[in-house]
Order: sequence, then C-alpha cells, then structure tokens
Amino acid sequence: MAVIFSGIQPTGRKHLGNYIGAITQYVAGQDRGDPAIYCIVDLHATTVPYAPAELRERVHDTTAVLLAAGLDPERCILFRQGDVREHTELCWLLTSVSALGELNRMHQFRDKSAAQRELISAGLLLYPVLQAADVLAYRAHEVPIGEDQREHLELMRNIAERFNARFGENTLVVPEHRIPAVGARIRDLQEPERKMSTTAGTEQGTVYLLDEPDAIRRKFKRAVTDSDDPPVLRRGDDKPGVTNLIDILASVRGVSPQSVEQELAGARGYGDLKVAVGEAVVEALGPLQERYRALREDESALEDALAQGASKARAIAARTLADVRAVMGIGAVP
Ligand code: AQP
Repeated sequence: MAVIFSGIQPTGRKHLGNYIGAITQYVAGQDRGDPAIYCIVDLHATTVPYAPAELRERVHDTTAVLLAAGLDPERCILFRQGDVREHTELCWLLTSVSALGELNRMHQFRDKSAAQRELISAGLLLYPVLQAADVLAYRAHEVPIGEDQREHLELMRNIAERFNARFGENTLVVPEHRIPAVGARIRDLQEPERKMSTTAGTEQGTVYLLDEPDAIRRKFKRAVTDSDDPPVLRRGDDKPGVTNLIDILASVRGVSPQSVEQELAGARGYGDLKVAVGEAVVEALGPLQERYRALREDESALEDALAQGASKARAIAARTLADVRAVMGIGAVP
C-alpha cells in the first residue's frame, strides 16, 4: 500500500476544479492510502498578501469542506501545516539541493509574481520547496493533484533525487503524481481557455462548492461554448468550452466522457448540455453543502480533528527529519 499525501490551500471559496481535480481523489485515497495524509497549507497562504485575522477562519472553512466531502479523520490524517514545524525545517534543509534557476522558471511563480503590485515575497519563489518538504516529510509515494501542479511535482522529484544522490540513497522517497484522467484541468466557464481558479478566474465562470443551487444553474446556463452551427456535442482541443462541460458532467456522475457524448447525441443544442451539467452539479453538491453547514458551526470540533491529525503527522515527519539531519550532519550527534 502507498503513502498518499496532498496539500490544499485554506480558502473559504473552494471551487469545482479543486473538487474534481483533487478533493474527490482525496476521498478515494482513504481506501488505498497507508496512510492517506491531507494537509491544509496555511504556511503557503502567507506567500501572497493575506489577512492574518482571517487565516484561521479560512482553515476552518476548508477543514469543514473536506470533512463534508467525505474525509474521515479515522481513515486519514487531516491536519494544518503550521501545526507541524518539521515542514519549515525540512524546507530550509532542502533549499541546499534546490536550484534557483528551476524555481525562477516555475509558471506559478511567474504568474503570481507578475500579479503582485507591491512586494514579491521570497516565499513565493520558495513555495515549491515548502511543497516538496510537505510531501517528502512523509516519504509519500503518491500525490493526488490537478494538472496545474504537475510542474511542481517534477521539481519536487528533482529535489528528492538530488538530495539522495548528495546525502544518502534512500533517505527520501521520490514521489509520483496522481493526476486524474478526466477533470485534471477544469476550465473557467466564461473563459474556457483558462483553468478555473480562485485568484485568476472570472466570478461568473467559477463555480464555488458553496454557491446556492440557483447560482450554480445560472453559471452553467451562461457558460461559453462555441459557435458551431449546428452545435457539435463532442470533446476536442478545438472545443474547450464544450469539452469542459462534458468532463464536468462525466466527473460528477462518475461515468466516462464517451458515455456522456453518446447520451447527448440526440440533444437539440448546447442548452440541453448546460442544463444537464448544472442539475448534476447541484445534485452532487447538495449533500456536501448541507453537511458543511453543520460541521462549520462547531469550531472546537474542527480544531480537535486538526489537532488529532497533527499529532499523527508529527510522529511520522519527526522520524524523517531525524534521518535527514543525521545524513546532513546537522545538530548534535544523534
Ligand atoms: N481548475 C482546476 N482543475 C482541476 N484541479 C484543480 N486544482 C486547482 N484548480 C484546478 C487542484 O486543486 C488542488 C488544490 O488547489 P489549491 O487549493 O492548493 O489551490 P491552487 O492549486 O493554487 O488552485 P486555485 O484554487 O485555482 O488557486 P489559484 O487561483 O491560486 O491558482 C490542487 O491539487 C490543484 O492542482
């Protein structure tokens, strides 16, 4: 059985891309992971401007979303990154085998630094090194992510390989990504050439998990498709909007995109597809939203769940850190 690890940003506005690309994989990973470890990355949130007074609230929001989606603290380890200090120590130690040139080339760094109007923090550049520390601290084999994180995963593999070559083979595990075959890059409904995103998307093109049912239906009804006449209900690189809607429908129903294409073969136009996908998403998110409301109210229960997760996570990460410090010659003789 594989050790599974993934991290997710603390925001109150998780969207359908996060859900299909990552969260549903987290839930499925609970049956395979030994253990499955999921981390809400509050330290990563400090790399761009943020409101300190709100950060814990956003962690609670995300914890409640993950529990409402089906994570079970008895079957996985769910914790807050800032509660396990080994992550920051390992991040520093890994900077010794992280190449500045590679960090500079990361798309996320380039996009996010270009979007900063004031300070471009060093943390934004080091973001993928902290992400590598998150995963490598648990010697994870498998990392469920969306397509946008593929580049960071490759960098993390380079860091682990370089570390092992320099300091001792088999100290760290070189992880593999797990990117879903369908839904790895859910697109913005208004600008389907771009990914659905918390920070870079359009408001009407981004479906939030906690959107009201009518808002969800409306966003899908207004989704941009294309001007093919007559409408062509199939996937293709030349049809990003339609492909996106078919992929979303297939993912939330748990069927293949081909079966959705067959089902829609007799449809009158894109309107039928938009209504079908809107209804399917409303239906899929309804139970999650209901559970979320109940879970979010009890902050002390959320804190208890995170604390229980952190103590399990710390026990694993501390063993890795002891090995890393030993092979690097850091601190007193163990
Ligand atoms: N559009 C997407 N389609 C599929 N998967 C996606 N993910 C993000 N967007 C899509 C995946 O969701 C996981 C958690 O992401 P995150 O909370 O760490 O935030 P992020 O990757 O930075 O994505 P956002 O929400 O879109 O934020 P910004 O706007 O900052 O880029 C990850 O596994 C990610 O791949």
